[in-house]
Amino acid sequence: MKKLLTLSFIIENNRILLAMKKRGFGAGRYNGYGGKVEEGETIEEGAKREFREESGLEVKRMEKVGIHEFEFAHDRGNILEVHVFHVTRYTGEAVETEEMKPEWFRLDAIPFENMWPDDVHWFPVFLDDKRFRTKFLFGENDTVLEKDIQVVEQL
Ligand code: 6OG
Repeated sequence: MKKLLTLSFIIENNRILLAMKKRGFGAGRYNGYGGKVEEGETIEEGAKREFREESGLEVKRMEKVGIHEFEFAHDRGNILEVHVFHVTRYTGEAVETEEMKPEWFRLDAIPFENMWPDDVHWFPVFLDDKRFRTKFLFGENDTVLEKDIQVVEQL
């Protein structure tokens, strides 16, 4: 079974917008904005909706840069398919919401120790402006048991 999710990032002036997730899956970690794609919406629509709901920003232009497949050893067969977007145009300013507290980080000071353990592995490819497909298998305490990161021409 596959679950479709989105994950979107703004990068500008050598900074990236991350947000501390205050509740739910991944609480206590910095991440981009995103969530589950709902029935009846496209992946892009879902990505924009989540961005709006969680940050208050309105996405005007975004580009898909990668697709992850995340699987957990205690739940084999249930794949989280996470579509990653780079937001290149938006309006508004990020505000704190019930779910997320926004914070800008310099690209040379990304807080990987407070992020999902996969991020440190694929961010270099992402920040290098490459397209990617990855698969990660997580074990206890979300440690990375297996990883496969492919740079691709097209998604
Ligand atoms: P909700 O379930 O709260 O959306 N997400 C992950 N992000 C990273 N970097 N690593 C993971 O490793 C992730 N698993 C899920 C997708 C969850 C949000 O968290 C992302 C969504 O943006 C397992 O609606």
